[in-house]
Amino acid sequence: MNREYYLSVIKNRMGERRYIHSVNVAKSAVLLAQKYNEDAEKAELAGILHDSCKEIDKSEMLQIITDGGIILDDTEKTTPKLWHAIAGSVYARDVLGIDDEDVFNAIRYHTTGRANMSMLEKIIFTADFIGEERNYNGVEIMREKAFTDIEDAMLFGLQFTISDLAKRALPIHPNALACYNEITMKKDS
Ligand code: DGI
Ligand code: FE
Ligand code: FE
Repeated sequence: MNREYYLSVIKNRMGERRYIHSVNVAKSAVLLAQKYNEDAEKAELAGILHDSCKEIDKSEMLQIITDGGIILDDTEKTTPKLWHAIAGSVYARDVLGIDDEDVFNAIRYHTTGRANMSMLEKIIFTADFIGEERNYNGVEIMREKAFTDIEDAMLFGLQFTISDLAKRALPIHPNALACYNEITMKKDS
């Protein structure tokens, strides 16, 4: 993987804070890949690129999504916060020419999660919550869970995101609920 090249690509597309976040997510993704026997290079690449479209104009995000042949569902249409993940996956595939469906999906579903995620998808979803610069209440618990039981870490993250969205009366994407339900129904209680 041409790390320096992809780092320079994202550096030109975002501010310093977001760049540091991306580098940290990539670092966490490598560590998680080592822990869970996933391809560390793919994890690093997906981590570097996961927010590549976070700071471009909304109209540009929509253009990339349309060019990629992706049709937004109703929740996505009304929730611009979800666009950067979809645009980022198309950007990696169609602009950077990264021909890897798992990397595509890891970027695409990093914000909401979904049911039946691959290990790489789980790693990027989780790495997003535990980068060095993150300092929300509970980040230490999240970091510990990430390296002991990745699904438990995802559940912890989803509980936080879903309750926060519900409190603010924002739409919850069906993929986030499907991810949450899948994990809760697997747990014995
Ligand atoms: O891009 P990051 O800031 O690193 O993190 P992210 O890709 O997880 O984006 C987080 C934002 O997306 C946060 O403001 C909450 C929002 N979000 C995540 N899932 C949903 C959502 N917003 C809505 N309305 N519905 C969701 O299901
Ligand atoms: Fe993101
Ligand atoms: Fe992120």
